[in-house]
Amino acid sequence: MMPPAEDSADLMDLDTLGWGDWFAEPFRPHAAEGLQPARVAIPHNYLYQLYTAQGELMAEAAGRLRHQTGSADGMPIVGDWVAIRPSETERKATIEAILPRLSCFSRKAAGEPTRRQFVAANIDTVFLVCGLDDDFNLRRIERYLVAIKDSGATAVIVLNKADVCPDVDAARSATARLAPGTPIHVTSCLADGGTDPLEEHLARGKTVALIGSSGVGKSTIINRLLGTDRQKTCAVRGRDSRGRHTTTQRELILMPNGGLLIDTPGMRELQLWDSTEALKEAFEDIDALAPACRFRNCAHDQEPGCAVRAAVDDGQLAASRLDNYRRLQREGDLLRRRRNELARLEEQRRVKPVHRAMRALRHNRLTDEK
Ligand SMILES: Nc1nc2c(ncn2[C@@H]2O[C@H](COP(=O)(O)OP(=O)(O)OP(=O)(O)O)[C@@H](O)[C@H]2O)c(=O)[nH]1
Ligand SMILES: [Mg+2]
Ligand SMILES: [Zn+2]
Repeated sequence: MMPPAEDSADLMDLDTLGWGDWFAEPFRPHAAEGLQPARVAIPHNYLYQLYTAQGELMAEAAGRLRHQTGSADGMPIVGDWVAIRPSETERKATIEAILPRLSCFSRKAAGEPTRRQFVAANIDTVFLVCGLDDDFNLRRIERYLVAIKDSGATAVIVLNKADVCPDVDAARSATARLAPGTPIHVTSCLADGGTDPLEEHLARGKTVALIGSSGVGKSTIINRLLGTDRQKTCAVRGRDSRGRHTTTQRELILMPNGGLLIDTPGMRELQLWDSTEALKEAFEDIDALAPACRFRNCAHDQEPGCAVRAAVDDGQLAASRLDNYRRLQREGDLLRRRRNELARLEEQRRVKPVHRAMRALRHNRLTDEK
């Protein structure tokens, strides 16, 4: 048995950490082997800081796990539930397996068309944080919403820095047009009670990930919700309100009164991974119009009888929204083509040695017969 945590105030129960029925079933075989469940709080390069029912613990990934996956993408990420084998003698453990993820926010790795990067797992809600300063960008919000739909988590839009925005109502209604049905909160970390509206989404055992560009105030919001200056923050550039990439690691934070928050480093640019279905959901308005187009595979471009373009002409649909939809769709098509091409090359590489061996075999047989 693992030695107890030094501080008994460290004790955490699994439900508070976000455990639930979804994980219990796949964990059963691991339990039979004497493993224990734990949640990844901070993934470092080879070491993982974990939350367990016995408190915090450092762990290494089992070599087998590393070999099985062959790449960093198969390794535990923040928010993962893992099966650990605690050391008999020390307060450390080995991660033997990753449990299936209930939800996962991912994106295409920057500059690598065929690599999916997993950002955070088992999140109930994503706070998509945007700054109401010079960095405010509706097209970026649309893009994030597609990725959040794809993750399986629920989106909540947080328009932060209300104190520097001359027309909050205009920003709010422009945002609402992009995201019918998505809750939108306007917050300010400088005002008294300025982040109170977010508290309705926090609950014991529920995980909220804060995602958005650098400098929008993700870490500041976390500090406000915690009531302490736990997370490091830094002023944005004066010129364009861009952030300075202050947060450098993903981290799951357990709030004193229950509830879990994930701080993430600001993303330079969010590139979508697999977006076909998520794109439809995020652009419900366009998807609802499409069946009225004359052609079933209408790209809403130059095709005659296009109901979506007609809606733009009528002023029912913003032209910029259709533009962004088509841009994201093209991006997805391109990515899919590149992935298929890579898969084809991979298949060739795999098959070639077999062909060579068969040719050699045939050759030998011919020479044998002589
Ligand atoms: N005026 C104003 N400034 C804010 C507000 N919230 C955060 N800030 C400031 O914005 C700057 C960036 O905040 P951070 O919390 O570091 O931003 P972040 O999103 O965590 O950035 P990264 O860690 O780089 O991704 C800091 O100087 C904060 O004080 C707000 O509501 N109003
Ligand atoms: Mg930060
Ligand atoms: Zn059309």
